[in-house]
Amino acid sequence: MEKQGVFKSVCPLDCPDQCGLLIHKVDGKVVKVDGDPDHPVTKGNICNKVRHMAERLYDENRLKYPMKRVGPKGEGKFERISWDEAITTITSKWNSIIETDGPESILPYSFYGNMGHLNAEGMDRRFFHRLGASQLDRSICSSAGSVGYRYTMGGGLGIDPEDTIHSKLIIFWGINAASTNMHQVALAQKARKQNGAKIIVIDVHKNQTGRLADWFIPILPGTDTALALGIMHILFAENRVDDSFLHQYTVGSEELREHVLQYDPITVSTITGVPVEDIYRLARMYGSTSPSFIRIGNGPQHHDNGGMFVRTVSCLPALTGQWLIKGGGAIKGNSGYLALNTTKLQLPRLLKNKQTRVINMNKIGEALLTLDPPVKSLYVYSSNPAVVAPDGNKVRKGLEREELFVVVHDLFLTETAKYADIVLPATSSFENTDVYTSYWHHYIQIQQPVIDVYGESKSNVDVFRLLAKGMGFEEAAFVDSDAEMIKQALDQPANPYLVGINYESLVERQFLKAKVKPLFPGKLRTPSRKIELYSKRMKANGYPPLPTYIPLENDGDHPYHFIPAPNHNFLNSTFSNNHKHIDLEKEPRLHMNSKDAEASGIEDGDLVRVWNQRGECVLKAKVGENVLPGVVATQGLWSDIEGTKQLVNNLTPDRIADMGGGATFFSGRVSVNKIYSHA
Ligand SMILES: Nc1nc2c(c(=O)[nH]1)N[C@H]1C(S)=C(S)[C@@H](COP(=O)(O)OP(=O)(O)OC[C@H]3O[C@@H](n4cnc5c(=O)[nH]c(N)nc54)[C@H](O)[C@@H]3O)O[C@H]1N2
Ligand SMILES: Nc1nc2c(c(=O)[nH]1)N[C@H]1C(S)=C(S)[C@@H](COP(=O)(O)OP(=O)(O)OC[C@H]3O[C@@H](n4cnc5c(=O)[nH]c(N)nc54)[C@H](O)[C@@H]3O)O[C@H]1N2
Ligand code: SF4
Ligand SMILES: [Mo]
Repeated sequence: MEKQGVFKSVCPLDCPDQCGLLIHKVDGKVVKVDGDPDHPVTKGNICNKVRHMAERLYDENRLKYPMKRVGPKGEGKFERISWDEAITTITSKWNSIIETDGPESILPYSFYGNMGHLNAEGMDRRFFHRLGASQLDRSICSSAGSVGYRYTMGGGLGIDPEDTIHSKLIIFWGINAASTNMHQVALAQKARKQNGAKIIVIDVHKNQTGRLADWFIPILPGTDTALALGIMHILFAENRVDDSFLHQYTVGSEELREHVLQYDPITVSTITGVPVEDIYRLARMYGSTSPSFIRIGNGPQHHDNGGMFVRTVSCLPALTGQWLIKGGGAIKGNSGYLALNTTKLQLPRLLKNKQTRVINMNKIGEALLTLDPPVKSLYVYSSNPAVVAPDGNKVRKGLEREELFVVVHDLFLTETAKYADIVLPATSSFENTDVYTSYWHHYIQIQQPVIDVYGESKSNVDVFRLLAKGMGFEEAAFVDSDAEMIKQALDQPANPYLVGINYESLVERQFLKAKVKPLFPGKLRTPSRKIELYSKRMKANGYPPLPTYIPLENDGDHPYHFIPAPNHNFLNSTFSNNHKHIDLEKEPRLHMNSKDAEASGIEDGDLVRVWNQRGECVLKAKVGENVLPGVVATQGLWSDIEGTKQLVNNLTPDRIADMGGGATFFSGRVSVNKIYSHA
């Protein structure tokens, strides 16, 4: 490998933008990470997090070799061992567990710490299928909303974000795009400059995205469905709907017209906290501006009623016929366009027992504590459940179980890794070969190693190859090369958008755009092949067939609704253990309305205890008008550093959302007390 130069790469993080990168190397080491100006969407601009990626790659705390635990679980005392010892320890333990309890007592736990398909959902899936381990339902992120969107639109298909420069009205609905989808903000700002587009942000927290809006609409948590229904009420009542689009491309518009009569602006205002005149103004702007675009965020779907919210809001563009207009429509997620061949990549046929149990990752704490037959071994990779999973105290109590054999594969000794019996060091994505698909733009990219492997670390793919060998698995699938796996994943005749994209062309070009056509005129993958304003399938599955507002569950008698969202300089818990990023972010704060603060004697800068029936944490109050009375919001999945009490997920419910087994991070309630004054 060349020691010097500038190399094309791709950002591996779980972020819709999936930027093209340029890695600058001197003496074999990364000295700078830049955006790739040739990338058609991300155009050389990248976020601050990844600009400082080199500091993470060479952080003094990065894991260099395998280790075994020598102190109590959670304390973090480990001793170096060899890879041979690590693999032998794991496989012999698993063999004995399988003999006494069966393979289902082993549970993999992973998410998308690295979005590369081979490492995130390739060789690992093959391995655990063959092993017959319990299956993990990976529902922590967007599954409620994905299911809701699918009921209406038939799949993860929206408009091409590159078209949104034509939009004249852009609604960021429950998305902190300035931090979480910065290139959509860049496109919106371009539209504002070129076409005088107006940017509306609907959120429970006036954060960096709300601050750049032409109009920020604060809303009470979990009530967005009612607002969308109120908009529909006005659109129908004032005859601002596109009857010809409704007739040709939707089912159920007449039922919907009748149904939304009950969501009059006064009723909706009472539910949402949005003033009646603002509901009219919003509906009239939406009904009279074209093209209009809604970027549907992840926030409002992390609620008890999150699936129904996405199902409902995704009906709006149909009412005004926006899908036929360039720059009109919506994006919830676009992963449907770049769907790879998962059958070939993951080989589900290797799983012999089709009745193998499935465990929802949002219930990991409860699963570890109560499942019968019990989970005897947990293998964690590309995720940090002790920090990111709901009801964190339960999760850590589960991880503490003495007879639970835990393996964690990561780049750092995360909060989760502290509970491991065996810790394995992971390569960064820049040391691997992999293929990446964005869930927002339409490009597919390849990653080839641009730096040498760090210490003794190994990629997920390589570790699963070793584990397969250690378990005596003889299938050829476990010795497939990275290139072979990419070819298998790309071999997907069922996906017409991938035509012409293959391994060789990716190696030559680095990124290629899927051959995506507008959704309309066209047929969807819903049962009726149309947009389902009325869904028979939902009815059959026990949901109201028409969009319906269902209030949040009762989460106990606490005065505040608690919104613990992501922050600007971390990516979920990634970077929460890197000094540079901690310095940039400074400290976790609790945003509180000044009326609430005054009533409880809290001043800006005071340390406060935030607590409920599940746990507590300690944060610094930020008093002002960024949230409505009755709401408190904090940002970032902080790790507990030297005794700080910053794990916000100690407070979040592990209830399951209405659809897709989704998480309900934002549906919890808390009490807040002053600990001591800042002065
Ligand atoms: N900088 C940064 N970027 C990231 C991430 C990160 O951690 N940091 N995480 C990545 C991942 S995995 C994901 S899934 C995406 C998520 O990115 P987004 O789609 O932006 O989702 P969230 O950040 O979860 O929440 C978005 C907004 O929803 C608001 N919200 C919460 N409840 C409600 C509600 O009931 N109604 C309304 N209208 N708003 C509500 C929150 O205040 C927040 O501003 O970002 C990705 N990008
Ligand atoms: N309170 C609250 N909780 C949330 C959310 C929220 O908004 N609020 N958001 C939720 C959402 S949307 C998501 S997606 C989840 C995300 O939760 P996670 O998927 O757990 O995401 P990260 O915290 O980024 O942890 C990823 C870990 O993978 C490691 N890693 C990176 N690359 C590799 C690799 O190649 N191999 C291995 N073995 N490890 C690797 C990183 O070092 C890091 O420790 O969090 C959820 N939790
Ligand atoms: S985290 Fe997102 S915005 Fe930042 S470099 Fe990666 S893809 Fe781009
Ligand atoms: Mo996510």
